[in-house]
Amino acid sequence: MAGQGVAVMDPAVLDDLIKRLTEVRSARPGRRVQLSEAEIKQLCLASREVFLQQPNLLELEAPIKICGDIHGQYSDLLRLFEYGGFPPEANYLFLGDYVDRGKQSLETICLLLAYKIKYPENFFLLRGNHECASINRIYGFYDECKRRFNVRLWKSFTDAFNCLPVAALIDDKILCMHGGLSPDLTHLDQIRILPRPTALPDTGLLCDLLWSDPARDVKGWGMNDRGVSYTFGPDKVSEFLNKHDLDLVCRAHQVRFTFSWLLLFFLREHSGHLLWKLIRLVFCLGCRGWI
Ligand SMILES: [Mn+2]
Repeated sequence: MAGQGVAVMDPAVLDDLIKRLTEVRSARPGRRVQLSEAEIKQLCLASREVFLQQPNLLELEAPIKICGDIHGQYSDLLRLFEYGGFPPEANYLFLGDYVDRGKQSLETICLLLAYKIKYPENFFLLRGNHECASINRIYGFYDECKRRFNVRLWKSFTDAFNCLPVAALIDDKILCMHGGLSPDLTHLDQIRILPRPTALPDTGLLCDLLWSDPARDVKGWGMNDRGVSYTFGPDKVSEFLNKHDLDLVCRAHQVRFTFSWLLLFFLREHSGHLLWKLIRLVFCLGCRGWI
């Protein structure tokens, strides 16, 4: 089905793949779904095209469900869809960190890429700091690819990850990214013009968007214990929100409560009232520093 250099997936192949990946939802957690190398390669190529056709700063509309780190916990991803509705029943924005740490990075990323290809306007994936070859080489994804397939396949994923968008703006009011703010970020157009495909640099705007962390007790910009990027204080968040006329910065990247993978907001309506409820909920859950 590929033509004119554009990777297009056969819809029947894609549907079959989604069917096989989701039918284990009633099975014992941890049940593997072994796709073929050719199928996974197609997912990587076709999703790459979709990512590049859409902007690096996605402009989205509520209602949309926003989800945080999955980290290879495939049964949790299926549970999340069971709770929120399997696409296209609901719109989704995932904030990155799909692979590493958990045992089923392959099933996780394959289902997410498959949904992205199937529902490109209703299902969105941002890049996390683990969608980076030098990180997922170390934290589990490389080993899983090598054990279940080969290193070549891991490289195909790297090519797709290098094309993922890095931020999303919902209803012009909520800015979403994996990590957080950057001292280099003075205008949102700077995100729009970041080049792709790209590996993740060690410093600068792209690095900060994927790596930085809020810190409640910091004023201005601080050192980050991760040894990468910065921390930013509540003053920087307020300053940024005021300057860009935004209501909220929504990010993932840190484990804050028992269901570490889950950061699920129901943005059924977008109103100031709802936002305040949301903010209160965030604080109740102990997710300090999110705003
Ligand atoms: Mn992260």
